[in-house]
Amino acid sequence: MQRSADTEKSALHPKPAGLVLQYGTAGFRTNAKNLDHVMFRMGLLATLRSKNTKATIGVMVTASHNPEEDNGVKLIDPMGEMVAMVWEGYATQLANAEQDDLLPALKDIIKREAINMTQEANVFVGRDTRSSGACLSQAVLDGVSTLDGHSKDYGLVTTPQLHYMVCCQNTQGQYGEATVEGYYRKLSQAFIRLTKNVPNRTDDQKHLCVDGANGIGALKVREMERHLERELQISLFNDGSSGKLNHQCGADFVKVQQKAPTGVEMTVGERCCSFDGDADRIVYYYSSSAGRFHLLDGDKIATLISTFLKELLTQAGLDLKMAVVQTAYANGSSTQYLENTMKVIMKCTKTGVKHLHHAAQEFDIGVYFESNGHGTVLFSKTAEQKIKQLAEDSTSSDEKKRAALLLQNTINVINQTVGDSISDMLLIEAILAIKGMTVQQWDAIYSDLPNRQLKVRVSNPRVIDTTDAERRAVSPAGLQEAIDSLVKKYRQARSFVRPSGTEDVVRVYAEAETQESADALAHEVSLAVY
Ligand code: NG1
Ligand code: ZN
Repeated sequence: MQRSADTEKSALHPKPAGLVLQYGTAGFRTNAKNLDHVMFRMGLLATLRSKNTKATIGVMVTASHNPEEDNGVKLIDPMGEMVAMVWEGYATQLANAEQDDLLPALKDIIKREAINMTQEANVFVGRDTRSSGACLSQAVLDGVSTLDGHSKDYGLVTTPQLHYMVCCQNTQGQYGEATVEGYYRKLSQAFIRLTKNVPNRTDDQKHLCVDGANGIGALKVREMERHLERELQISLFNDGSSGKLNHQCGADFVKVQQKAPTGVEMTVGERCCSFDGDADRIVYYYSSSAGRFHLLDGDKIATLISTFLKELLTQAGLDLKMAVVQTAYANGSSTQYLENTMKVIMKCTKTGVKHLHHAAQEFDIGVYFESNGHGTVLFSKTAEQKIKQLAEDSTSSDEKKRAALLLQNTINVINQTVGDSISDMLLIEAILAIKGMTVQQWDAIYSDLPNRQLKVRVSNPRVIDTTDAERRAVSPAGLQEAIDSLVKKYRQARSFVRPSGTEDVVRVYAEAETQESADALAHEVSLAVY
């Protein structure tokens, strides 16, 4: 951006003076009215990142589970992962530079990263269904062309689909074909291979209710369905035809409210799931004959998947190190069950997908899920090779071969780049089919400890500093001691506080033997935060 014509382009996307935004855990996210300049500048930054990595970079325009009026943007690194931490800092710097300081801010990044500006750049862009999305993604594309980068606009895609495209492109097709059709083909073929030969699969087992949150996931699940050869029959609700995005529906609503979304016709015992607004999260649920609502969140999903994988590894006789990665929000019963009954290696990281993703990469197989339903499974190169070898080994027993083939198809149904509602849904449906398990049996693996999450508004949430994967507060002085003594009053209790990375609040979490105790503890801890 040296020439005056380029400076003029940036003037077409002016920054409202004084507006300060932060690239947080979820990228930039705020009211769509304030984002045009951010989008243009993220187009510039993605182009620099592409030159810097000599690879294709992704830019996703979405505000996930936020209301329709909001929007946001996230950058995707070459292997489909979240952008490197230092570039999050550059993003904040660039977004907040006043109009006259934009060029120096850009030059500063170029200098710090020693970027060769003659290097070609390639940027993939996608957006969710928000009405502001078309204009905002155009601003991203303008930013890319300003620095002479090439771009491909995928238009309406889910967040995980764009992550997938970036990874496919940068692995020269080894991960799959970088098209939406290619994505459907890879996942659906793997799903059909997993389920087709399952004996005695009833119609009930093949049927699933999906709440599309009135968003992009609804559009995409409809496109996907015709590839599934009726091995999965979906009743789609909240498909965007009449309801408002994320309004009283979607995974975040269901998880936080612990109740069924509006717009879904649930019959007793029927298996249902909800996506969020950009289709990177999923939660399952059903209602019992007594009318009680049962939620199967990210912790239950991680339990189902890791149990299934562990059984297959045993059958295959493969010595691969598997771990489950959670955050402090994981229900204590899930951690207990996995650690003590399943004897799985457990890790706890800070909140935010990138932390879980990195921790999961340390193992041959890393299953990671946030309680809110965002997660996936990562397989190391060694794990994939050992599984492939066994599947192709003509001397191995039938049982071993069967397990290896199931593992191979499991790998192919999973989107390893990031949590993916559609891919996770297919994996869960396949596991339930193979294990001949109902949603009730899955739910009964362990019972959740009653819990409560509260938000506390204080003048500066960041005065709270935490350690031990956010499970203990180190400041302000005396806070942790106060929490400890409150927790002691209740049985099976646990509580922690942390500043949110996406809202200007302190989050309080408490769990205990009864709902009354969990509620009381959360309330008492929130008073200690003031
Ligand atoms: P914060 O606001 O930092 O708690 C929330 C979710 C995260 C993650 C991010 C990004 C909870 C308690 N926190 O983070 O799990 O999904 O948003 O969207 O659900
Ligand atoms: Zn999301």
